[in-house]
Amino acid sequence: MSVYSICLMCTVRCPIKVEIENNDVRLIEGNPHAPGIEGSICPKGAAGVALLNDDQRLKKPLIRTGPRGSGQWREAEWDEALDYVAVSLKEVTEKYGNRAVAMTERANLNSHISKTFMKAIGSPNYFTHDSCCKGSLNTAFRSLTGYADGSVSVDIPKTKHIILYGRNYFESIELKAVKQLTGALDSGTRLTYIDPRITVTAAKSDDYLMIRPGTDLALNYALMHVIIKEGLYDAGYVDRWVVGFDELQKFVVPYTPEWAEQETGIPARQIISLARDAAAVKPAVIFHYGYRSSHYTNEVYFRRSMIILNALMGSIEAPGGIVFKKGAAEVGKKPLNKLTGQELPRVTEERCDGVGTPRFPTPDPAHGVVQLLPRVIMEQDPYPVKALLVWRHDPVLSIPDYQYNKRAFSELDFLVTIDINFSETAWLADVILPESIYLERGDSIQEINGLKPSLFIRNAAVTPRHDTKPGWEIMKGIADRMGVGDYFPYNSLEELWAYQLEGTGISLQDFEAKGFVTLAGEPIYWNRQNGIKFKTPSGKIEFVSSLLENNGIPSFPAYEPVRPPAEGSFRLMIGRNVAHTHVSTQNNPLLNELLSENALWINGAQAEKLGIKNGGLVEVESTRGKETLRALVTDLIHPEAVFMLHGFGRRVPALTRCYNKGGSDTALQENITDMVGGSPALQHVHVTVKPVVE
Ligand SMILES: Nc1nc2c(c(=O)[nH]1)N[C@H]1C(S)=C(S)[C@@H](COP(=O)(O)OP(=O)(O)OC[C@H]3O[C@@H](n4cnc5c(=O)[nH]c(N)nc54)[C@H](O)[C@@H]3O)O[C@H]1N2
Ligand SMILES: Nc1nc2c(c(=O)[nH]1)N[C@H]1C(S)=C(S)[C@@H](COP(=O)(O)OP(=O)(O)OC[C@H]3O[C@@H](n4cnc5c(=O)[nH]c(N)nc54)[C@H](O)[C@@H]3O)O[C@H]1N2
Ligand code: SF4
Ligand SMILES: [Mo]
Repeated sequence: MSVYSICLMCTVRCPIKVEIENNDVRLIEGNPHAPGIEGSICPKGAAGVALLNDDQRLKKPLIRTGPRGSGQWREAEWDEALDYVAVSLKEVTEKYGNRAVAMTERANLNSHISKTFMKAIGSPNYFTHDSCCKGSLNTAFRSLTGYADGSVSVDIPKTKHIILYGRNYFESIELKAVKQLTGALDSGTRLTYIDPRITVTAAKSDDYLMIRPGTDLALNYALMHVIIKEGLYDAGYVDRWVVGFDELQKFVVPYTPEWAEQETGIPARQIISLARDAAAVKPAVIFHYGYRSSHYTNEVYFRRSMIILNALMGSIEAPGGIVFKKGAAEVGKKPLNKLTGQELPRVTEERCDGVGTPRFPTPDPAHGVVQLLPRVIMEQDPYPVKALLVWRHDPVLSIPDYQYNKRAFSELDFLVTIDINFSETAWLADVILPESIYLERGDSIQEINGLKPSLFIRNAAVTPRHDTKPGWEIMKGIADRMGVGDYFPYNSLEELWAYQLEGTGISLQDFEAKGFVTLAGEPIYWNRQNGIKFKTPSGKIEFVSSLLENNGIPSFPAYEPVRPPAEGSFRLMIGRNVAHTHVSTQNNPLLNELLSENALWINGAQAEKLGIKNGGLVEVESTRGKETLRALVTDLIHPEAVFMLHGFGRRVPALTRCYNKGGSDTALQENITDMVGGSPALQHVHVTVKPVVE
């Protein structure tokens, strides 16, 4: 028998088909009917079976019995655990007010439930992981188009030239995009890849530029300089859809390719030819705005520069360019109902991170800036936050500066996590509520907006192996006990689905044949003459941005280099790899076998100077900590930087397969934020490296 569902080994959520026999999973493959997937699965997706059978995952509610982080727990029944959570949260609200309870989660299909919960209990402090992933990109898009980055996508199949700045598609994958890009490359699409490190994506590119780390903004200003000086832009489009072109034109005059060559290390002639090559195929060209966009303190301006380059090419809302995602309403259909659509209590208090207030006006209040939370907790500034509910997120490890985070979270009166594993955050918690894994549960129906909007459904493939529950049920259990259960009008998954589908004209049966429902037959592009619905005050792309300028923030501040590493130190770059998801999979039995520890990439000449041997142990030190891992000596990395994969060097002893394997980037990073965009500058930190005598 097979069940259509949605993968959750990472957050990309590919449609899958699960083969089951006697309530056991035989095989997980991509949903063969899903456009762009056609049966494919990535290594992590296939390793879902190993997660299901992992004996080190959470199996029953746990209540802490020893000091935080001691690993002393007792098992509890659900009723006791949920009662304890509700009573403890109420204690905090009674003592410190509703705003003293915060919640953070990895944005997911059930986020409408979490947001409703926070409104129902009257706290403004709902956070997602978003700022740590792509907060500055979100702000950049809103500043230019009025839309968050989640409302845009790239039209890879139709593009003629795609330029990637460290968007390492072939290792940090989204399955559908990887397949689309592979297909496009096979049919002649040009790929330019820019990264201080030669990645798998670099190896597949037509042109690779080894840029000096942190200088992409200089490159982009020079590209704009050439494009404007040589008249390579789409004048009709710019005239129709852009405000602030004259200001840009004046601004980029000093940023010549020769100037950028000094800054970036990329020869001026290559910069000029990139500008010309891209313009030659406009508007079917993509200057890809990136995915993880939390690198440096000027991140928002770098992300804006990429979007501006697309606007100059006329490629925003062009086939083969950047396109706006279309939803059910675009095709005259009713979108799914969300719990947040109800009449909910209005929360008027300011957020504890200051987002949405004059203190921090530009990041997206829908997500908050979660990396500010540890300091808020520690310093009780602007007010005490004393309880934290964490769902499907590991903030201790996903916010820079591990030691500080641990200390801050230990200050909380009450910490509860809903997870499937012992995360570093769970390890400090008062209560751990174990969620059934995605193969054991259904979730809220997924609305996928895009050129062809559609709905996908996660069905349970097997029954839960242990005493776990789906998160939507856990949240309702807490809400009921806090007296706000009426905002959650469901008692079962079927009732939740019925609530979502009511009035849409779509029924559960419609999902049966293929696991999804398509809402549009043909891709929807808006009319480029008069139909692009920019949501800025001017209705156009605002190079000079009202979001920024109205808050006293310049749209075009003079270029300032990011702080270069001092002699003898390196910039610490980070990234992902095809075998693992962030901090989730390092202990997965199969994936751990595939890659059990990370290594420190270091340039050959630098390694020689320091007496570092390939495969030898090295100590990496920053202002925040020291980590020991093996060196990978290679000329595939710029001499100014070293690189490590995120998510290793784990400290939870219960995860025996990944415990203490490799080094932790989080423990080395400084918690510094791009105060316009909202992302942490994860690569601001500099490190020294020395060999360890073995
Ligand atoms: N230092 C540092 N910080 C980073 C990054 C970095 O490279 N370095 N990368 C940033 C980026 S791009 C992102 S997107 C974020 C990601 O940050 P996180 O969202 O924290 O990371 P994940 O590994 O996706 O998942 C976090 C937790 O979700 C749990 N989980 C997985 N599946 C389920 C489930 O079905 N139910 C429940 N309840 N829990 C589940 C996992 O066990 C894990 O503990 O981190 C950001 N922060
Ligand atoms: N396998 C796998 N795939 C994933 C994920 C996962 O955890 N595992 N997570 C998903 C998520 S949430 C995200 S956010 C995306 C992230 O996808 P990407 O945005 O592609 O991010 P990273 O893996 O962080 O890769 C960052 C690359 O940027 C390069 N880089 C570092 N500094 C600079 C610089 O100054 N300039 C330039 N041009 N490049 C630089 C690094 O060398 C690295 O190769 O991946 C998604 N896909
Ligand atoms: S990219 Fe891989 S792990 Fe992520 S959802 Fe798709 S199949 Fe699952
Ligand atoms: Mo991310």
